[in-house]
Amino acid sequence: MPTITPVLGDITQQEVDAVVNAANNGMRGGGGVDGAIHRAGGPAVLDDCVQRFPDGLATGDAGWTTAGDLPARWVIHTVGPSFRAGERDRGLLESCYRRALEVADELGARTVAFPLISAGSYGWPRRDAALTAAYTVAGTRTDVTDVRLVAFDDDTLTDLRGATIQQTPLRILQAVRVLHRRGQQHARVMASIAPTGMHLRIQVSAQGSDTPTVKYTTGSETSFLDTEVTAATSPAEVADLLENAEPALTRRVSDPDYARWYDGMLSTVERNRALPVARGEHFDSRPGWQIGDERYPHPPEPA
Ligand code: AR6
Repeated sequence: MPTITPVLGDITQQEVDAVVNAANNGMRGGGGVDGAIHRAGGPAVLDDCVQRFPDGLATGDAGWTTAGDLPARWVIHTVGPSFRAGERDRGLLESCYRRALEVADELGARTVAFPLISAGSYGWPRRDAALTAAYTVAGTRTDVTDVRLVAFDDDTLTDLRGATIQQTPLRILQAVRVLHRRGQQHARVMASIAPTGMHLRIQVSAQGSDTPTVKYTTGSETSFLDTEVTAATSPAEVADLLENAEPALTRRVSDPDYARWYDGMLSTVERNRALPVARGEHFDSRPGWQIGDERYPHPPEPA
């Protein structure tokens, strides 16, 4: 899985193997990123578009051309859904990132820069576009090692950073699912908002043992157990870290009800692109954990 780095800049100036273009179905240029890429890349980009895409390109799909005069070697074109025109299926936006990475793999590109697809003329809400970018790239198997998410303004950069930082707690939550699959189903998670209201705390503990819990807070960003945990770290690696930090977690204990609950909870996190909160200062009294806009039932009591 690639490292994800949000940067402020112009997509046309990125020194990477491939830059991604936020194109349209016609594939003959346009405004925004598309206009900038055709201007800076020169006529070779359009010539190649005409040759390779005589019938244009479907929404959610991707394909490549030369990068002409750009520092990059290839342009990977993709067509995001137009939120403004009523195309609101997030699956199509996810598909743009996945397909673009697939094309990068076919080309052998290792470093790829993406703009925030659909978040300009196509009107996709910026924060959701940023979360979709980070979660989808982080969840895609690829040989690309470095993904740059290029923001053209400060607000976009803030959203991209926020979305990228979430990949650390997400990997920790996914590591607990790995422990459960290894048969260590007494590994339990608590997620709460810190009293300042600023940060989410995640605690992992071995149910039924009085050893201390392993703690993480989003305030420590990508640092967990003295290790850098990012989108590029696999859940299994984080599971190993947890086992080393807390030997009680290595015991094999069966608790299928909790494991099932946890699996559903984590799927909801992944689907909603939102970290779970079990309790916090200003929490309303409805039962369950808040995950984005959804309330997920409380975990079953220990057996
Ligand atoms: N470098 C990096 N990001 C940029 C740049 C740049 N040079 N220029 C704009 N952005 P958009 P879309 C940001 O409109 O929403 C075109 O006409 C911009 O601020 O380029 O997918 C195509 O032909 C925004 O955050 O793409 C299509 O018709 C993001 O890049 C349509 O627009 C995407 O904005 C595609 O719309």
